[in-house]
Amino acid sequence: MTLDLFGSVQRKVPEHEDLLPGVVVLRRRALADDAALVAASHSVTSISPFRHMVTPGGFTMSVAMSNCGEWGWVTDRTGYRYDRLDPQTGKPWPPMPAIFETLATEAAAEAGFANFTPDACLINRYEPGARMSLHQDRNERDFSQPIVSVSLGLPAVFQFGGDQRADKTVRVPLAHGDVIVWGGPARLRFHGILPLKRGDHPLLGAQRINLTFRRAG
Ligand code: MD3
Ligand code: FE
Repeated sequence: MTLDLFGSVQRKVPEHEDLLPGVVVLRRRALADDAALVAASHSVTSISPFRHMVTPGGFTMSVAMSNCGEWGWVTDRTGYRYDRLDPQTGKPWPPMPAIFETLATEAAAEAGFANFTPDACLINRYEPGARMSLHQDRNERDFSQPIVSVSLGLPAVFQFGGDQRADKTVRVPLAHGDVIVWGGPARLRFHGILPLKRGDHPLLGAQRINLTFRRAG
């Protein structure tokens, strides 16, 4: 804390915050690169387009998804898994753009995870009304590796629960440019996204894009 010329208290806006055990929020960390990240995301989805996948229970997801990197997360009637091939194109997922990998590795290092090398990036697209119900991410091989998420476009409300689905949840607002590193005790917590509110973002219009970086294989 410092006193300025007029004697008023100035608190530093935290740019690195331990929100909850294992959760490091790097607010607006991706802002300077936002247009380049959106352009790179477009280059991926021009090859492997966004699609609404079906859950093992037979529900079509409201979130549209694509992937890049060595592994892509997919779901269909047979289950959830990582696959090297895009089932829609029959080809490997597009390579991870350098600007994605650099951001994910740097953010993980800033949160205390040295040498994070993601081999999978799931790209989620939310339009107004789209949501992701409470779930755990457990298709990855090594839960000691963190997950890095990057929010772009319209704001969303993230729900963060406990180790059991019924545990109480806290709500965390996620804004354009926010980067969050989820590791350690947070890694297997239940989480989800509340239905996206409508809006018009200068860069992305009526959408939210979330990049989720993982070490899958
Ligand atoms: C906390 N995506 O793709 S990102 C997902 O905004 C997913 O699209 C949400 O949950 C989204 O699986 C949330 C933040 C996130 C991602 C993975 C986590 C938080 C996490 C894994 C464990 C704990
Ligand atoms: Fe998740």
